[in-house]
Amino acid sequence: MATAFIGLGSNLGDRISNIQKAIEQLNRREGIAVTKISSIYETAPIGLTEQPDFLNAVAEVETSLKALDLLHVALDVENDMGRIRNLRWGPRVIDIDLLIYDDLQTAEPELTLPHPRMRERAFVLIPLSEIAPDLRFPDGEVLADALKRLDDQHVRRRTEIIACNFLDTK
Ligand code: GSY
Repeated sequence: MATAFIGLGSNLGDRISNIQKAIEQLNRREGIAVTKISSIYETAPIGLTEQPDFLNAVAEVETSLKALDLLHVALDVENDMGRIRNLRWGPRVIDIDLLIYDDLQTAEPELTLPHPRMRERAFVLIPLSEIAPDLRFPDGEVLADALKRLDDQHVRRRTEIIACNFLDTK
């Protein structure tokens, strides 16, 4: 079994429902159990700034799948949910990123781990620090130190939104 962290983002349609559905879909797939979910955060868009604000969250999963297979499941859930890949940095119904898979460090054409841009992104590090405050990256850097380097990227915790309710009933 491996522990992996997955980033979720949505800025099109019913953003809350999109994040909730993606978490539920991942949890239903063979070999994946969602074990922790951060709060949902309202975040200013990074990259292409002329687009609606995102909702973002991070989930921890326990998985018997290999990293590449986990990525393929994530892409499959995105496709099932109607994600259309047109603009690289553009708006999307759902974005599911494999961030960290145990201590694996890899740079393959299809998959780089840890996610190559995650340490620049408050919309990833802030929710991640909520569910894994003591996390250390495979290269030894402590998550809290990576967070300190970031400037204010307008990330606001939406405490009134419940990201999922199935964890309590498992
Ligand atoms: O990489 C994920 C998609 N994405 C996001 C996102 O999820 N949140 C914010 N705040 N900005 C983003 N820019 C891109 S591309």
